[in-house]
Amino acid sequence: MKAVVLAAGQGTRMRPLSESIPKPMLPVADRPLAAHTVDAAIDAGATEVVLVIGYEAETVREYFGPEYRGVPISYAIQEEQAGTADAVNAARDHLEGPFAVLNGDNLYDPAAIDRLFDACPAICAIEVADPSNYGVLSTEPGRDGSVTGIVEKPAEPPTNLANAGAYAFPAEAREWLEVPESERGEHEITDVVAQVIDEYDVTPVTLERWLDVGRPWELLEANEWKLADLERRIDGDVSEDARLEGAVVVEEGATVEPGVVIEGPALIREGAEVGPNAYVRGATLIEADAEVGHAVEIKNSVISRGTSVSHLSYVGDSVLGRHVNFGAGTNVANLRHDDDDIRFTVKGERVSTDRRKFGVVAGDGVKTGINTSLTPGLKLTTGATTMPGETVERDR
Ligand code: TTP
Repeated sequence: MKAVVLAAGQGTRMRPLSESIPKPMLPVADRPLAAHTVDAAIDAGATEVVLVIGYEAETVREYFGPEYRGVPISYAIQEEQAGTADAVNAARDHLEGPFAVLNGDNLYDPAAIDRLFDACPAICAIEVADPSNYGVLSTEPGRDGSVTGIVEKPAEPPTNLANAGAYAFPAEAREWLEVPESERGEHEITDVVAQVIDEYDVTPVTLERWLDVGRPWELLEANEWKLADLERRIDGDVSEDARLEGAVVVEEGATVEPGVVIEGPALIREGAEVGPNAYVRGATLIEADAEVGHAVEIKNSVISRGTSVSHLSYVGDSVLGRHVNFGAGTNVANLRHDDDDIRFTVKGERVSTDRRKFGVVAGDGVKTGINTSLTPGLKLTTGATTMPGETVERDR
């Protein structure tokens, strides 16, 4: 079966991280977010993957190329992000036979994609405690009843099965991709699903685990998930005076200097330098060519390519973009005194992250002056700077 992977979105809720890198290409453990989806499709037996690209399309194309893991990759351009059905419709000329559609910004448990392909026509669902914020499936009575409909954000959810954005469609669905605009002004795939449900028995395939990566803290959660799957491997240059505990991966070309303690899961990528005397813990990703220097503690964070946190700093539960430079003594607060959940601004609105601990999100090229203090849930936009000794309490 061919798999269509949607990767054309602008990722507006992921800003500033998605300003230079399209969201599907943001790092999750050892590969971009969308590569986890493409891998799941290939592991499930996809014969070809059609990537729908648009925003920052070349970055996606460069990574996957014409063939990836021995499977042909083709590309469909979606000129304008007019909705998920419109995105699949952009791939229409590539389709024949039954086909799967997966979101390039969702993490699925890979075994479930296998089951999805086998059960075609089928739709992935996840059991959630409060379904009222999701598209919710209604099903025929009985444990394995087929899907009878999807309702968006219902006040009275018919089941607790949330739509997990992964579908296996019969060949005929290719003719049903042109759906009218929804109330949101988008051409939505759920309207295609509605037609499939009318004509076919659609099996719900329940996922054990699923994550929709839309906002910066969900990128942290994605890394928490996928870093935990890593197996210990030390290929880099590690000092005898460093202590590496648990699932730590140090790639070839990375350096870990004396006095460093790393508690896994952690991934130190090629060309990164850690230490001397640094402490890395939690699920932490230190990307290629990043530098974590003397007396720096990094906890549960993503430190992107080429970023330096060189002296006397604490960074917890944070995402630092590319080529960020934290001046000596820059410290991140990741916990409120009142223990309340940390809030973060998404598209101009303050929303709860549902996390007690969350630090900062710094866009590419942010530079902080020495002894900068950064408060929880802070967003520093691409290229923002701070003065020496500043306490930053408002996004900039
Ligand atoms: P969304 O998460 O709804 O959109 P987005 O990724 O652009 O993010 P944001 O809302 O923060 O701006 O999209 C779900 C998936 O579908 C995602 O993988 C992107 C993809 N998509 C397209 O490929 N084309 C589209 O027109 C839309 C709306 C989404």
